Amino acid sequence: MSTDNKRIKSEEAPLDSGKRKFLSTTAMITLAGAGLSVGVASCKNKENTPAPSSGEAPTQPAATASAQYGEFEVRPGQLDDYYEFSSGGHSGEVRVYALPSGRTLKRIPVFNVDCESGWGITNESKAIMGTEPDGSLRYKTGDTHHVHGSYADGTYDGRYLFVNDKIHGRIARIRLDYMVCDKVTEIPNVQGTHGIFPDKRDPVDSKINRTTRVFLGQEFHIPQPNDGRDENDPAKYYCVFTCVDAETMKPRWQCKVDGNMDLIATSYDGTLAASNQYNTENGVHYEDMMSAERDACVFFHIARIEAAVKAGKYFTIGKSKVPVVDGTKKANRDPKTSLTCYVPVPKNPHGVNATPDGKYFVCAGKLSPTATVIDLTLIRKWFDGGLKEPRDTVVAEPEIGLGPLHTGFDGRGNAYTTLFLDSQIVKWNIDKAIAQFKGDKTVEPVMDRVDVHYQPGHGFTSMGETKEPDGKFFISDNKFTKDRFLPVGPRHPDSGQLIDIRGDKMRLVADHSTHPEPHDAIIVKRDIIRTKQINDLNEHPLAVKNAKDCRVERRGKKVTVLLTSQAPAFGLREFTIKQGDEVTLILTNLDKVEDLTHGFAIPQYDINFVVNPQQTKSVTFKADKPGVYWVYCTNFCHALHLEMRSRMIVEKA
Ligand code: K7E
Ligand code: CUA
Ligand code: CA
Repeated sequence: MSTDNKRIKSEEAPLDSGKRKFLSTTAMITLAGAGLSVGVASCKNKENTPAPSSGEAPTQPAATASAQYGEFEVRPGQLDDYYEFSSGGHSGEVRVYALPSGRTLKRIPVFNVDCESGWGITNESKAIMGTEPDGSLRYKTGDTHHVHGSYADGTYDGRYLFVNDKIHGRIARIRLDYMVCDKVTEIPNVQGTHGIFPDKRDPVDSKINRTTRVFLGQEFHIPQPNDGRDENDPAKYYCVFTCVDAETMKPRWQCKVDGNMDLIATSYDGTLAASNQYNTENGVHYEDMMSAERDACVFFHIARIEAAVKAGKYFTIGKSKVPVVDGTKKANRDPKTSLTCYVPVPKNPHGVNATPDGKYFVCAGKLSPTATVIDLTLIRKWFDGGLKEPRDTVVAEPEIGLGPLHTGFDGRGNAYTTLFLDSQIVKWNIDKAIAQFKGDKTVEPVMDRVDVHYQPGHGFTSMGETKEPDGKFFISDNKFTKDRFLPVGPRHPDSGQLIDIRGDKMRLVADHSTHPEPHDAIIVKRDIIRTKQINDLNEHPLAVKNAKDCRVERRGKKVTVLLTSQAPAFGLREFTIKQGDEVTLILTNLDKVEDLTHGFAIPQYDINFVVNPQQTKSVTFKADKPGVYWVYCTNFCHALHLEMRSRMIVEKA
């Protein structure tokens, strides 16, 4: 780790927009601080935005607002046009919103424990999340950042979502027919699994035109293997890029890289994946990580990596059996056989996004006021030996504003980038940026700017990560909201601001509050998503298919309670077990009516879950407290919902 590389420059960065140049380390630290305090506390950089003092309710007249923005109103009883699938940050969940209304439809628990559904409480969910030998959950926390859908023919096929857990280095899959998580995989040899992206077709078999792999970037350097050795030997620290099989969700291979990784993008032809790298310095402290003027965007040649794995040219790390190929520069001197290509990009870049025409990847500069456009044809040319320097693949690098993070596209050749420090979305034209880069001084790539409130992180367009973006909406997911909503104490809500991007000028049309903290999301046309409204009774091998089958089975101290629910009653009015029993309770909801969900809670036993129509779930607990327990339905299901109870009697041993 290059701790000797702490260069501090003394010049101040110019703040006026005409002279925004690369920012020095000192200036960036000052500016990052100033950007926050200006944006959050006093809003000084927004001449056209009044700044009510913190804690005051906003005073815009509602009638004016609805007249102006009425065309996006979704009236009572009307349905929205889009689903938005959003990460929930450190809540560990995924959220489903409807657009343009911003209605919250669902929270999908993934890495978190959720007693609304019983996720992390039932045996079925615990088995997916992962347990310790004693049956307890291995982890109760998660940090979701990037949600992406599975692809077929370059667009979403509506089968799956994939989402990362940055804390514990995991990836999860959500099946979209039920909108529930069905797989969680802990990846070996990683820490800080940040960016993920599915491939869009197979890089090897051209007939497979759908997602078969998901790629993950590792953000934090760790000693490999990370088992207590080499903590103070920087040379032993490195990061790996991971490929997971989209069906089995097992890791297929890993690739050792120079530097770290952040977010991931994949090409529409399946051959390339890339990750922006902000810590090519291998720094330990932030000043080390921002010491170089340029970092990189590393490209992976998927077919070559898989050929190397096939040919046995790999090693393994510690106890892990996952094959690891060497993608470092040292091991890849000849482009014609290289597994990786490191394209220099200024400075601590954040976000890499693929243009819908399949031609370019765009890296946002974060600490540089630029976006870097990389031409994939030139990347392929470099891999074929036809280009000298990786940097020659850069075809544009427009100056767009301060703190660029993420970019969405409208399918008309325009890019929309979030500017964290400027609290703006900037619209810029890719062809114009390329012309400018070629030397045409008469073109200005920046087309428009709009203020957002405040400090946007991710931004994305409707269908913008498919080959069929519709160019209608952009969502700005903002990290700070201060005066935009009724105050709720020190912790403010975050927000997603809806921007109409159909015209030349962007138009901010709605503020949607969100629970902290949304990062990446996708906006999917509603007709792509087809959900099932009733579970399949036969899906669970232990389903109790008839109310007459309800009973208590005993094998020594192991007791199974088989139970059904059908409004307004459970299949047993009471059941008796003994203190010290290990009880497994299996509950099948026999109701077939859509939306007729029952709940099941046992006081003092800390059990609470729901069963949807025709669904079966189970819980296992130790009957350690003698007494009478009214187990009851928690979910309002019937006029006699409150009466829907059963009596669990635990006899004293
Ligand atoms: Cu995608 Cu938020 Cu994880 Cu940028 S990161 S903001
Ligand atoms: Cu069943 Cu309420
Ligand atoms: Ca850096």
